[in-house]
Amino acid sequence: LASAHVVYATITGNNEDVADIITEHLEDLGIDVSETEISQTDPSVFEDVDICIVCPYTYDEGALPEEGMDFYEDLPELDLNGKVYGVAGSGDTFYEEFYNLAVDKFDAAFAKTGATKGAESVKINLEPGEEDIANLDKFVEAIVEKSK
Ligand code: FMN
Repeated sequence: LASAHVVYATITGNNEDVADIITEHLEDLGIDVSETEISQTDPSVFEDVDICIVCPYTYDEGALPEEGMDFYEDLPELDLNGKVYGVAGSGDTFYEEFYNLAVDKFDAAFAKTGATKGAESVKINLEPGEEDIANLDKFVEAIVEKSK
């Protein structure tokens, strides 16, 4: 049985919703999955699973979640060779060139771990709608396929 861990950062709940959608779809596909909030999580949890996913919000013109800085700084130090990763996040298109930049920053941090990128990152504007849910489901399916 393949396993996954999903980590989210949230202030107003949108990225917890994104993480919940991903977690549910992983469960539907028969993956053994756990989900935690970033400030309560050490990135070494990813060493014990096959699939590693982060769902961050972006703040203050492209900034990472403040409560996730320790996690973000420790992540690229890990050796996640042989594992598959994905990043999906909710931001706000109002911030234009800073839109969902935390998603790109986590993608770059994961790339340093040696893990394989399982799907293109998903960027969501505010609450996930129907189209976003469909995109997240495809994202999850691509990641699971890559992990086989
Ligand atoms: N979204 C972005 O995409 N880029 C930003 O630079 C950005 N800066 C923000 C700054 C402030 C002060 C606030 C309140 C929001 C900002 N946002 C930005 C929007 C949030 O990322 C967006 O509302 C997101 O859905 C919040 O996720 P959460 O509900 O999980 O907390």
